[in-house]
Amino acid sequence: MRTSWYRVGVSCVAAVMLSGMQAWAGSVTGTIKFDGQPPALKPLDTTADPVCHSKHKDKSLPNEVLVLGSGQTMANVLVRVTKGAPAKDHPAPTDPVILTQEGCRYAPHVFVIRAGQSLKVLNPDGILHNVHSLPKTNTALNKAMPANLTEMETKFDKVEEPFAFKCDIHPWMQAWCFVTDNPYYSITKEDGLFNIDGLDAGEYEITAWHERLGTKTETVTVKDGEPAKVDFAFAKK
Ligand SMILES: [Cu+2]
Repeated sequence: MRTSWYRVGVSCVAAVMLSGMQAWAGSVTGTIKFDGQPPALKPLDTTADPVCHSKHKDKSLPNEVLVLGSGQTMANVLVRVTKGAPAKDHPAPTDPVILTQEGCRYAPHVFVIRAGQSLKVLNPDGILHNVHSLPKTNTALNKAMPANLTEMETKFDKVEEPFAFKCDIHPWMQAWCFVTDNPYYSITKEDGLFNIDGLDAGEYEITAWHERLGTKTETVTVKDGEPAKVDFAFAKK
């Protein structure tokens, strides 16, 4: 009788510890901002393709090389753990990442895919695109998508720093792809906020990357039960 109570007691303590450990899982959060006077970016000239040109409001496609929110917060910044990531296996999700070509524009503009995960490229435009990725480590994709080919799938097997996608038919089209083997990343929207969670207590190197403005790196310490905070500011080079 005494033994079984002891066992129950130990189990309860273990359960409380386990649930507590999950609650303690740490995170890194922050905001990305642009410092200084932002450049005046002209809309992209899409007149070379009347179908695409007609699809945009006011027949104008914004240049997405720098996308700011109110207070000059920055979208399309990739923030990730570059040192200290937990050494665990993270199987790639079975769902594909979707890259859409609509109105001769890639969406999303910056995306992350896990090594080995499927990338589904869509062509709702119903016109000819040529999907051309420019990796250094992975095998490049360079494939025409004629009007009647509405989707195709590919993948990248190796972890690689961000590389561009372009279309050889419409030179203004560009997207950026980062291939990773873990979930410790975040891509900002116009509010500039990022959040990387699932981290144990410890020290991490965090790197923010922007396609034109380069990278910024900070070291942060994640403590049990409280998110670490780090903000980044980019300026014109
Ligand atoms: Cu195209």
